[in-house]
Amino acid sequence: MAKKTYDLLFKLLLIGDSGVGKTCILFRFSDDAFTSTFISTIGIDFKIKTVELQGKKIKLQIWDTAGQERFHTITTSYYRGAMGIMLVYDITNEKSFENIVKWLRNIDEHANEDVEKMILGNKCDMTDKRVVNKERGEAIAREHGIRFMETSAKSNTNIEEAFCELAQAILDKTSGRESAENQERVIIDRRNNDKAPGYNKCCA
Ligand SMILES: Nc1nc2c(ncn2[C@@H]2O[C@H](COP(=O)(O)OP(=O)(O)OP(=O)(O)O)[C@@H](O)[C@H]2O)c(=O)[nH]1
Ligand SMILES: [Mg+2]
Repeated sequence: MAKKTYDLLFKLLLIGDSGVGKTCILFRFSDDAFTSTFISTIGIDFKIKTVELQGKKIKLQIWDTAGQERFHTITTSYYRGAMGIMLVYDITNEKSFENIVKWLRNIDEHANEDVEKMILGNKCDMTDKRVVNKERGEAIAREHGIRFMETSAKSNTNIEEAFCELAQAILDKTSGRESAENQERVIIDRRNNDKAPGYNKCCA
């Protein structure tokens, strides 16, 4: 019999203004590479990466949307299927931070109500060009009850951590649902898969 290559499939979506680094974040995560040439995404693209969390192989299908307004109709049509959304701004670009509220409204209008969200302040390697301090990022995330991290696709800071944290949140929720549906099975799962400290290092 053919071996199953994954246990769960999670669909994630990257959104945010054009130029904030969505494609670079995904490229760093999937291929561990970075390029400084800006090739703006046309419409939508995706990459696959499998990670391991709490002994489960999780296939992440990550959709990378174009930030440009002219692609709004096509990109918002992908919100509905997403289980997790990364909302990215650029710490060197005030406007991209102010637009977070606009992107959150898009999520409210087009995504599933129970979608897991995370805000990323990207390009944190560019210390001398920073205009949005970390506290402002933390504050807006707290205000909306959303997870937050500063990242750099260039210096590979918090990229894997961000995807693992989002995937872990979805996994926790999925396990919660199972518990409502099948108490017995979850008791067995817990016995075998107690969450280890530093579990997000399991990302491979
Ligand atoms: N210094 C630095 N530059 C970055 C980082 N991430 C992305 N960039 C640069 O920012 C520019 C835009 O990156 P992209 O990933 O293409 O931006 P995007 O958000 O996908 O843009 P759209 O596809 O138009 O929505 C490129 O020139 C990247 O090299 C980062 O972490 N640090
Ligand atoms: Mg892009």
